Amino acid sequence: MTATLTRRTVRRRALIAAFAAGATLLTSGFVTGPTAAPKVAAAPDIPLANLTGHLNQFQSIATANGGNRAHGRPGYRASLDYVKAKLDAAGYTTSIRTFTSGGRAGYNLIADWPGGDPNQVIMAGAHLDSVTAGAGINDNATGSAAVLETALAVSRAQFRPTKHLRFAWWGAEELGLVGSRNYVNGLSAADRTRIKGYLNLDMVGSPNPGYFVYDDDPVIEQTFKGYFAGLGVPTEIETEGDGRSDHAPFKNVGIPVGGLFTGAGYVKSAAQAAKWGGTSGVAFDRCYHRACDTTANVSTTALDRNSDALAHTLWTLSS
Ligand code: DTR
Ligand code: CA
Ligand code: ZN
Ligand code: ZN
Repeated sequence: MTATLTRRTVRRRALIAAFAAGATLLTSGFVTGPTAAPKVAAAPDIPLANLTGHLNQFQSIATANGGNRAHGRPGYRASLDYVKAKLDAAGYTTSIRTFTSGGRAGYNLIADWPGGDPNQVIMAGAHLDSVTAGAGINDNATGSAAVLETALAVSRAQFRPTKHLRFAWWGAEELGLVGSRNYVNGLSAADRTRIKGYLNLDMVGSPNPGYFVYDDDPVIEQTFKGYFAGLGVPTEIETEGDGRSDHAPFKNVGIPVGGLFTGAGYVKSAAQAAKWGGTSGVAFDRCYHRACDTTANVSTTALDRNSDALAHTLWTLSS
């Protein structure tokens, strides 16, 4: 029987694990200060009901717009308008950045939470577009919903971190990281230096989930891993395709990055099924890039855990 861990216990264990990783605080791209110990940060729970509500909205948008939310199609802009409306109502400063890809207009949505040190920016992002084959609920409405709900939790808590918080939803990731590349290429050298970390969520609710953490910046990696350690959930290094999502353009210009992933077309091994449950010999997401990537193609447990891990890591790194 799995003991139900209280959030206080999970948080305490996560911070102990992160503190135990303190040695990396001084040796990574993400430095909180020469002798700074990680400050205690208490992120709120990200409500699963809110997350599934966003997934249902994205599913409805796809259904009403030709069955997808792909770049250059009406379903993508409708998805962006949905996210933007929630953020505007929550007090964010939002901007839509337009670009062109494949002869069609594409859009990134950037949302800044007012306050914090503008010279120390922590970003979290997810691509909002789907492939043309389907609604793209695991890939990547799950990541989009996790980032959206974490931003809304910041507003509900009226969180006032030391660092400045910025959230992003990228267009045209499926065409080759086009939106995130466009954003990073548009940054001045000074603006790039101001971004102290970028957290990426792309596919975080796979139906046969693994729990993978990007092995890029060690402090970001350890902070994510500390949260899962607090849950008693083992993690692995993400290996299904380094550089295959929107963190890559940030990493390529030297910005510390990290992220979470629950797996795509690779097959879950017997050893992985033994530690995570699920089905060995079957892909983490059998509907990857297919029409069956609908709201029926999501592990809500994985989505909830990864969303809570994002909130914990954002609170910790920005405090
Ligand atoms: N390229 C992503 C799916 C994907 C494949 N490998 C990874 C590794 C880390 C994050 C995402 C991915 C997509 O199809 O959107
Ligand atoms: Ca939660
Ligand atoms: Zn994809
Ligand atoms: Zn994706």
